[in-house]
Amino acid sequence: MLRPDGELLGRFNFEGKIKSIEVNNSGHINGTYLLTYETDGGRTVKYIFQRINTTVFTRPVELMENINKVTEYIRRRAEEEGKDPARSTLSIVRTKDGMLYTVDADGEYWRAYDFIDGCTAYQMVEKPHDFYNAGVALGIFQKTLADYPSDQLTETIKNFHNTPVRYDDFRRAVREDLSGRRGSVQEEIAFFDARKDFYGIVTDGIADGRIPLRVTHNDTKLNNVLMDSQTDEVVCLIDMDTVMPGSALYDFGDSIRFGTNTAAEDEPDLDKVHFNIDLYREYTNGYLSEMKDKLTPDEIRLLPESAILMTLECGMRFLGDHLNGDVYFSIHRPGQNLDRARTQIKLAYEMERDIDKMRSITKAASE
Ligand code: ADP
Ligand code: GN1
Ligand code: MG
Repeated sequence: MLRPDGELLGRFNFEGKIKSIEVNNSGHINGTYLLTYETDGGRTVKYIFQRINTTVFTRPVELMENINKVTEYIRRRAEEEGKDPARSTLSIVRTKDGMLYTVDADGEYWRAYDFIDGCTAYQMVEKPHDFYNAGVALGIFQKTLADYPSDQLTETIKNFHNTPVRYDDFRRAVREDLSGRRGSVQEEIAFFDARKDFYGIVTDGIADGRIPLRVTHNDTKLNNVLMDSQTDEVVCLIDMDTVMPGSALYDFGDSIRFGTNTAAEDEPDLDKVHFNIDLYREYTNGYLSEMKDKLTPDEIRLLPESAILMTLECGMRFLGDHLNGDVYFSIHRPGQNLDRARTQIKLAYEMERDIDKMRSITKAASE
């Protein structure tokens, strides 16, 4: 991974002198570093420093403008409500010439945030009630942004959660088979093909006006939620790269996809991977405690299906990337994208099995 050098760091408004640079490998897309600085007075100040993956985010300038607008808006609302603005959302650290990012000699885009201290971004749910709180956090996020004019945001990745388009991309990956791996994943390919009539459930609703476009996060997995390490209270959602107009169902479904898994997203031993319906209940209760009066009946009805949809979509993206030769999601070992795809298949399968229970839970939570 490219390492930031002193000249690059020197372009930003950081306080004090650099003490250490640590790599954070938890995300699949950007390069993330934790910077520790020390001021003349001996105070430690930490920052998150990131190289924006411009293969994925081809419009980094608009992306940073989106993040700036949305975080400023959330911070203002937090101030009005007497909440701590520094913990209400990400705070961009600008460059010394007032920019939201800088471009290095190789054309790489870099940006910085204040590090929100004393928090954990969990890779898995440890205590069920934390997942309830994560649901509340998404509800508050969507509610706060409900009045934000979504036409002020650029759709930085077109069709990000357009599942039929994702399926077309997946079929292209199968056809092209750039990695020569197709023969070994026939069963997995068949799993996604068998469900192709399902993929339009949200996009069809958006097209005919039943499902509204809202300002959504679009990448709500649990490790994009900061929790206070002492109190377990949710602090805020981070990783705002994909904040765009979208459906509330994308955010809900993606949270369920990641958080209800009893194992890691890339667990190779599928016997450990299960859909935990009790965690579905926790999240749904938390989310709907904030959003039940805001969502339309169609949105509420589709919440269980959205979990299956987002799981299938992510699964086919992982399998497509495995077939393309691992060009999109970072991998740290061979076969990791295939393992990721298989966990999603197992989860989707178990969600389908449990769909009636998910519907009853959702109905009860919405009354
Ligand atoms: P990616 O897009 O690659 O997932 P993220 O923006 O989610 O990158 O950052 C990766 C990890 O870095 C997060 O899961 C979290 O642990 C940590 N992190 C990112 N931003 C902050 C922040 N402002 N304060 C504290 N931790 C952060
Ligand atoms: C990526 O950036 P990160 O790791 O938070 C991906 C999401 C996937 C997720 C799967 C921009 O998220 O869409 O759901 O991996 N982000 C992008 O873990 O493609
Ligand atoms: Mg992330």
